Order: sequence, then C-alpha cells, then structure tokens
Amino acid sequence: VTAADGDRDRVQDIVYFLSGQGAEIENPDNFKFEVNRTSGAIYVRKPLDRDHPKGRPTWRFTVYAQDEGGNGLVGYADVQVNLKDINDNPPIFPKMIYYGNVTENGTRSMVVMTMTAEDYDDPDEGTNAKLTYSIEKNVIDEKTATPIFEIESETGVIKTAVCCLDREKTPDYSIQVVAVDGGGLKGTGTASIRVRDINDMPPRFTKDEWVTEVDETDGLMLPDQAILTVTVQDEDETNKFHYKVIEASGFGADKFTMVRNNDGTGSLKIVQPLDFEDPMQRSGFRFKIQVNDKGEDNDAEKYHVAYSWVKVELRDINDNKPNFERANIEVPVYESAEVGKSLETFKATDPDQSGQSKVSYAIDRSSDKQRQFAIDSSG
Ligand SMILES: [Ca+2]
Ligand SMILES: [Ca+2]
Ligand SMILES: [Ca+2]
Ligand SMILES: [Ca+2]
Repeated sequence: VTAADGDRDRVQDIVYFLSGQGAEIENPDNFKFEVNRTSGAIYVRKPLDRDHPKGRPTWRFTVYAQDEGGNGLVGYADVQVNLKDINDNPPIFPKMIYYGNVTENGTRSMVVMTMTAEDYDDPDEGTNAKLTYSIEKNVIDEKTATPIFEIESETGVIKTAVCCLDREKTPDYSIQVVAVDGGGLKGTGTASIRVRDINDMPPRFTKDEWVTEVDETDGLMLPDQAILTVTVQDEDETNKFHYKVIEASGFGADKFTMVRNNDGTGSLKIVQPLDFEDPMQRSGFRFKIQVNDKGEDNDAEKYHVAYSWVKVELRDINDNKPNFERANIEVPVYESAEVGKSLETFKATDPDQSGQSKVSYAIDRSSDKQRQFAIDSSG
C-alpha cells in the first residue's frame, strides 16, 4: 500500500502501520500480517489456514499512513485479505462406526444406510471438497461370488447388491467405506450392518413325545398349575408361539389344554377331572399337541406348524371311601352266648389302589355305649 501526501514543500517521511484482525502485535497467535514501515509492503508473517474448524477465510485490517515520521497527520485504508483454498484437508468420517440395518430375505437394491464424510476445504474451489464414495472392504456372497453391498458414489447411500440376505446364516456385516476428494485425499469409515429378522423358519418341538405322570384329580377340584412344560426350537428371533391340544387326536385330548408361557415355552394343564378308578383312564392318556409360530390359531401355513405326542400317566390317590357290601346285617344271638362268640363278618371294599385298598373296621361307640360288641381288623 502506498500513500500520497498533498503537501509539496515539506519532507514527506511517511510511515505505515497496521491495526485490526491478524495485526495484533501483542497477541502472537493473531499476529499474521505485518507492514514494512517505510515501503508500505504488507507481508504474511505466519502460515494461514482458511478452513474449518480453526481457520479463517477472510481477514480485515486497517493500514495507517502517518507523515512527519510518525508524528504528523494520519490517513488510512481498509484492507481485506481473502484466502484462496488449497486441498489440504482429507475427507473425514466424524464417527468411528456407522450403524445401519436391513431386513432379511429382501430384494436387491434395498437401502441400508447413508455414509457421509466431511471435507473442510472450500466446496466452491475446484473439487477440493467434492467427495466420491466407494466400498474398500466389502463382503462377498459365497453363492454368487459377488459383493453383498454397493454404495452410490455421489451420495454415500449403501444398498444391498444381492437379494435375500439370511439372518439365520449371517446376522451382521461390517464393511469399510472410503471417501476421496477431487485431489485424491482419502478418509475411511466403518459401516456395521445388522440384518433384521423376519419369521421365516419353522418351529420344532425339542422332543417327539413328552411323558409326564400326574395324580388323578380329587373330586371336581382341578389343579391350576401346569403338569408338563414343553420347549420348542426355532432359529428366528421374532416368533409368536401358539400351542394347542389337537382335538380328538387321542384318548384324553379333551381333558387337557396347552398355554404359552412368557418365555415362549408351552404348558399342559388339566381341564377335566382325571379318575384313576376309571379302568379306561387307569392306563393313561396319549394325544397330540401342536405349536405354530404365527400367533393365535394362525395355523393355516403348515410350514409354520409342528406336532408332538404327549403321554400322561395317572397316579392313584386315596379319593374314595370304603363301601360295605351289605349296608345292614341282622344277626340273632342267644342271650346265653359266650363272650367271644363270632356273630358275623362284615366286608367293605374300597375302589382305590385298583380295589386292593386296605380297609380297617371299628364299631361306632355311640351305637354301643355299653361296649357289648367288638370287631377285629378283618371285620
Ligand atoms: Ca479436501
Ligand atoms: Ca419361526
Ligand atoms: Ca428369520
Ligand atoms: Ca383313587
């Protein structure tokens, strides 16, 4: 910068100095520009950075010119310095890992996620901040020997490059994405891709036949607790198991029901009285149960239904009173009969223990207050 002075008959002796942004002599970090005191030439003292996050693209300061060697009158001019960008910033992915997900069994070209890198250079200066995306480390599909994912080079949108990902085979993938600017500077980022489950696998009972043993019921009181818990195997995460006893599938099918537990297992419960004294029931029950993984009674798709047998063995409990064969026996006895003379034998039977139940006998003392009679253990 040069200044002119209108005075003609005086020694000019003009000196220059700066004030403003980047000319702070007392602050070394911001002392970027200096002016030659006598020539007015402004020069850069320190490296200049125009880019985010620490740089500044424009600097404004004032240059002063003072005559009489710094003791006279002052003139000034404003200076603006615009920094021209160079490609000194590589693209950066701000996060270490980017997470995306895609549903299994889908078509090709399903959108998974978008990866975006930043470049602090001037987007208007050539291609310094123009980014092109590509996949540096892809995953190769074994069947087709082709990459599983693709990326749109301009937008960073990641899509599936093959159809029908199988979560049960590979539940997640990791790929490496690279962003390159127009000057060839690179930045890489990692995409972690989770495959979302759909219910595409069938359930299987973990046994072909389940066996349990249970007490017969006492009268009409039915126990609320389960008498058997069955487990199912299914590779999916998203099953809605529904269990039932198959109607008329075997003896006893009407006496039991299946319920689902919170953990996905199934439980068998009693819904009709069970009687060991019934010769049919004494040898137990055997019937079929089913499970489907599509929810409430939705068993139309046979692929999603599994079957198994249940065998229930019955245990006897003492739930029957003994019965006298004859309710009333009349016996004549001479008054002269000797003490200890046998008058009659009573016989009572009990249906428990298949009729082999042990019965013992006693005389109701209120009916024989003077204790004139006795009965022994065999009646
Ligand atoms: Ca750049
Ligand atoms: Ca399933
Ligand atoms: Ca699945
Ligand atoms: Ca019994």
